Amino acid sequence: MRSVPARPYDFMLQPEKAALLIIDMQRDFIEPGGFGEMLGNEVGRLGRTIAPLKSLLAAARASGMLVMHTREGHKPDLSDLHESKRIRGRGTVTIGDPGPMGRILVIGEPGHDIIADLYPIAGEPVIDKPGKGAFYNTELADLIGTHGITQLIVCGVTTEVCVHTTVREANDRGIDCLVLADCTGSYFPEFHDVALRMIAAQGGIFGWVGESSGVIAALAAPAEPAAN
Ligand code: C5J
Repeated sequence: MRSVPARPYDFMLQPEKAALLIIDMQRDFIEPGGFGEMLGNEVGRLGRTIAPLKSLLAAARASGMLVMHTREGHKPDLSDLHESKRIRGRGTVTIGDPGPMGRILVIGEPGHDIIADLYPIAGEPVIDKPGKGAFYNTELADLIGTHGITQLIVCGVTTEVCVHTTVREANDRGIDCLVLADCTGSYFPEFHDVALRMIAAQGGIFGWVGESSGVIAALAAPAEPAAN
């Protein structure tokens, strides 16, 4: 048990029961010249998460913690894409169409892949998710059960969409989530701030909010005895 400074109160990290879950750090969302930028978003607002995430990922790997990555996307035949999601944006381009880095949000296309700085290594599960939440229509619940995970350190993009949906799904499954402010990001800074406030409000209604430095320090610190 190691305490991590967090809102609304310190998070008691149990590294052997915790996993790092990195949500959708995909080229099309993050990189200049990708689909996110093509839609007019300021992708630099997500890029600030990369450096702290790199340090956190290195610390998690060094500690032996389970690391899992997700990617939002669909099968090439789009059989897992609801029509409502496909047409929702009423844009000139949508999921499955050619984009700047291949077919948009299609598995196997360059833009769908995870950025090089955070690329998964052998043994780290990569969960392809067709929805916003990482539990919907994926193997995540099974993985968590198999590994005996009861805590998730949640990072990635975007704070108010896929990160928030996943945290809510995890919360309803009895899993404690620590969301890291410096390792999550949104194209809309005000949404990021409010999304994090929503998580920690009302005594931590969806979980805790901390910083990567707190987790890195806790992973390096000796374990504290559990309170009786
Ligand atoms: C994610 C999105 N990953 N904003 N997707 O949040 O559509």
